[in-house]
Amino acid sequence: MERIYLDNNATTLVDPRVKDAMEPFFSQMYGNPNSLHSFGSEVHPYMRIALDRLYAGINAKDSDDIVINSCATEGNNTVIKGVYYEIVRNTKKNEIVTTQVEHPCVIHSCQFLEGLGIKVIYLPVNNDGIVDPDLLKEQIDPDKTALVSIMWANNETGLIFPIKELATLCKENGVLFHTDAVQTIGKLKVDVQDVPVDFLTFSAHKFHGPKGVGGLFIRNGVKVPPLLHGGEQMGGKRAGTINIAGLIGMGYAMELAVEYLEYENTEVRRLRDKMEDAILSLKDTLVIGAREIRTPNTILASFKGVEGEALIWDLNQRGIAASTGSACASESLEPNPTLVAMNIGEELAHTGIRLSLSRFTTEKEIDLTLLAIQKSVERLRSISMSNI
Ligand code: 7TS
Repeated sequence: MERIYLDNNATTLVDPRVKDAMEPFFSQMYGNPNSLHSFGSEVHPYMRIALDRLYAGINAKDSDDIVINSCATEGNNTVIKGVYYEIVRNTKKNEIVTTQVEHPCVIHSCQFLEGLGIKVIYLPVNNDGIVDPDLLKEQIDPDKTALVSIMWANNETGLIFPIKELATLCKENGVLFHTDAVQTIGKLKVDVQDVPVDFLTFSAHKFHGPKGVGGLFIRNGVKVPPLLHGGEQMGGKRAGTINIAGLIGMGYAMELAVEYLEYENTEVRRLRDKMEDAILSLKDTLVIGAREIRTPNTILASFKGVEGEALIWDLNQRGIAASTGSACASESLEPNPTLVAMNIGEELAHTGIRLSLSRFTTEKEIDLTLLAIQKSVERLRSISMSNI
């Protein structure tokens, strides 16, 4: 059976060009860049090219840092725990402001700090599913807030938060601002000269790069201690032998992500909108969030009376991969926390399924998926009716 992959917010296909670019760093140029011999030194120019591509991709300055690490989870942990050691322990600031809809790596890091006595404010989202800057304004206190951490776009709904406004508000109040931009690279323009963030995290596997490698942007002058102590890699900012092949792949993937930004916002968006229109034309369906303020590849749809888990299972039997939300939380049968935070009601929170496209998604795949959704929904609704 031909399979169709519509779970690109969980992870993406490695672009074959990226895979090819990585290959020599496994089989030929496998030296440790910290070694003094030629096996080590020969990789330096390639590392430089990859780093330059990352800096260009988010428009960072040479004086800023992009720390290469293992994933966005590591980057987010580094910022949140690092701020605790750098600011909370050395100043009177002992509060963090974040949102109820962050990825678990942010929420759980904040909960860990709560256990150490720090106060964390979890902002709700409004009825549109986004964070209201006025609410942030009410909650930040220049004397107490050590950090504000708000994602750029939500992984489950695709809703884009007003990051420039939120970051500017923090800057005006002298408060550090971090954004998790994992779902943004390759979907929206990310320009750290335009948006005054202090920290920004990204992860290669969300934009057709490999798994196990990510980046943390730290603006020039902002201090944060490393999460991992050890060797002097990354100028002492992240110890551990660097994943060279991963870095090479991530650099190239970033360059391609920027190149395909236009395609993502025209062709991928067109396919997404086509699918969304067709879903909405079915009886008793709903899509969460206005499409204009969503990343161009994401739909979180609800089919009344159809359990999200059951629909995912039925679609999987038909070769279609979708998700009920974050794969990181999918082992629990609790209602989707993002949907609960959006206050849309228990039933909707249980019926959401996420369909996320990529630049590799084809029109034929969308057409086949629509047929499958129709059949699955009909079947599941008929079963639930016969149980009444
Ligand atoms: N932040 C966001 C916004 C994410 O969507 C994810 C992964 C992460 C952080 C973690 O990234 P990693 O590099 O550490 O893996 N999100 C999802 C998802 O939505 N479904 O599966 C994984």
